[in-house]
Amino acid sequence: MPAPEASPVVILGAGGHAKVVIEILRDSRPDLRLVGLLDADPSPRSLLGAEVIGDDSRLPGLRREGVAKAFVAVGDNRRREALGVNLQEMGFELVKAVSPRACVSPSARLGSGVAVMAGAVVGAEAELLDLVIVNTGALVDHECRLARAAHVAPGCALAGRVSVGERALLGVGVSVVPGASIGADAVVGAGSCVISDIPAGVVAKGLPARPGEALPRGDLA
Ligand code: JB2
Repeated sequence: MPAPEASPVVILGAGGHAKVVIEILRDSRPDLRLVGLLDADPSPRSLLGAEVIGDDSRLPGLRREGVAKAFVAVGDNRRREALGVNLQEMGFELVKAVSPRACVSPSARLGSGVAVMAGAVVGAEAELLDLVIVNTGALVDHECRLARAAHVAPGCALAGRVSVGERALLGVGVSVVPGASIGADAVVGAGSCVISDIPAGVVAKGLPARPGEALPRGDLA
């Protein structure tokens, strides 16, 4: 149960990612009280006992009513980034959702609106910038740097000093050797093994991962 003085928080998104985030916040943030979910589909419904209360047009009103904290639970990297930036411009603080069943080094640095799921490990002096997702059971070792709105999917294994660019997506079970760099907006296919740098904006896949064609920008919108 939230403490009586808990701060109200609103979640954007009401899909699968939101379900995970709702449970993490309930488990780990007694300082927060969830006022509801806003979704592109505003039809009233319940998600794990949390209510969809409208779409993003409700945000200015909620802010005026004293809701000052928010979390963007939308998996699409570009959309999550855009929504997060908009919320910050409106004066919302983006809270973190870190599972109590994750293992996060005390020397790791986590930005605003970051999600770290159950079973994830984040090593010494790793840096997760705003709106990053480290998904279920992913390993992000020492001194990795994950740029804004990057997503490391379930079961990935990033060795030390890996760099992941803004909005890059590493699919389920991707492995990355120490020190490799993955460019902004790159997508690495599920199960791939990255043994050399991946340029920005490409899809790379395979063992070892090889870059294919550059993605048209719209593909990631
Ligand atoms: O601009 C928006 C917006 N755009 C899409 N504002 C708000 N408030 N909501 C938006 N949405 C909503 O995000 C959609 O209407 C939909 O309800 C939700 C996305 O749900 P979906 O289940 O399709 O995806 P997800 O983002 O919850 O989960 C994805 O990413 C996760 C990280 C999936 O790929 C999951 O498998 C993955 N674990």
